[in-house]
Amino acid sequence: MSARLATNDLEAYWMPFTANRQYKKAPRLLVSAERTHYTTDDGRRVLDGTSGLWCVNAGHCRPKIVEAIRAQVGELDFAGSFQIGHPKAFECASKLVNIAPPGFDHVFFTNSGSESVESALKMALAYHRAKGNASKVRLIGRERGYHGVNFGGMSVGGIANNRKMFGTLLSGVDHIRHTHDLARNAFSRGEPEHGAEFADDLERLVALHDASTIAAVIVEPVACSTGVLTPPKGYLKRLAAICAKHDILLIFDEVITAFGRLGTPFGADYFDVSPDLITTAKGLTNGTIPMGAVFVKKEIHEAFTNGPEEAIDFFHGYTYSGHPVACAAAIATLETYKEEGLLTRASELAPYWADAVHSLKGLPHIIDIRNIGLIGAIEFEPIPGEPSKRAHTHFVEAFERGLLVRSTGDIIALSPPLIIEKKEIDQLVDILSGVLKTAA
Ligand code: PXG
Repeated sequence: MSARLATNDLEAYWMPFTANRQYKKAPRLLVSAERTHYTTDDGRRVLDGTSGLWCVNAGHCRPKIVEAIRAQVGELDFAGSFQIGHPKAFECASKLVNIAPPGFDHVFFTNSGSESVESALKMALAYHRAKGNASKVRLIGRERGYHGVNFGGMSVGGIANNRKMFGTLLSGVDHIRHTHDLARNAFSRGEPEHGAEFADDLERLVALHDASTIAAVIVEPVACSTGVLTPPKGYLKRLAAICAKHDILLIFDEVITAFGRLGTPFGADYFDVSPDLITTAKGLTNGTIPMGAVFVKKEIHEAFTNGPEEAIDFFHGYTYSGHPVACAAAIATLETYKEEGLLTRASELAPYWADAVHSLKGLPHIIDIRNIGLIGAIEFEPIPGEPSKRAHTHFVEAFERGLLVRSTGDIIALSPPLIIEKKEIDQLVDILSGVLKTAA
């Protein structure tokens, strides 16, 4: 049993993306977890409506994964990956390639989603240069996109609060418009009907900068961090066609959508679109050990292997790229996904899930509900002059009542573990509706 900590014990830890002073006055502490539930320091069970932070896809503390990590750290705790290797990294990469969309036959390891994004952006630049197109240097993101917090990802990202404090960011970056269109698409189930034409905004940037200067476009198939913006029907296909026409690489940032979240192994499978690079992390190890991976198509990889055999292909990598413990965790995670059919389970649950989240329609201040795969979002009318407050208040109240949700702006996002049962979905919606009904 853990005792409640005194407030002043919390001071040293500067928590990320947190209102630290507010949090430390009334801390929420999680001390253990199993399958779909956390346990708090005061012994309450909390239903995990967010898979941790969109990462614990197979549920918490799954024995096979825990055991693999324990065994690996006792056998080979660390081995580098620069000009040396260890078997699990090769095994892990091969297994990942086997579940990847067609054409992705190489994997580059990182330690987070942010690092996967930096790696993919650098690959895109280096690819064009290796192909003799050294003028293709611009990177295009999308408004409201989230691609992590490092300089490349922050620059192509499109969330003002994540950018405005940090200077001029990378040069040569531009953004296409976001796809959120409540006037036409509020309360859509799955992909909204209207807005495929938003992809044509890329043509505007091509007209402005010229395709000869543009290396890559990076988008999340579903923009989750910003509040779950589902892509309009046909939008991603249209974006891919414009990229192909102009020899612009398309990077899908699948840090959230990979590993079954939409009911297919990858978002690229779900939308039947074939990007050039895919960034992943989170569900790769079921959130247990930090790890990311960039999936690379054969044609891209080949551009790096034209030099002399003794030349290093790509001057990039991290001390912990392909860390043995992370690889062991990822292999065991993939086995768990396979044994339990989790990479496609969300497709079976999706209709039930859609009915459940849309049943909240009509509760106070809700201006939109949206869903896709095993993701849901509820958007609220902001309190005038106090943006974000409404959703944050709901998040705190839901936690008190035994449900963990995520709030971002005036939106509540939901993404439960892929092992969730229907009765737990009912429970999730019951708790949430209780919270929303009592809302001022
Ligand atoms: N790309 C995407 C699409 C992401 O969602 C990252 C990159 C960065 O990953 P790392 O591992 O560096 O954090 C992410 C991360 C939220 C939330 O509540 C989302 C993320 C992280 C933390 C919270 O929406 N996404």
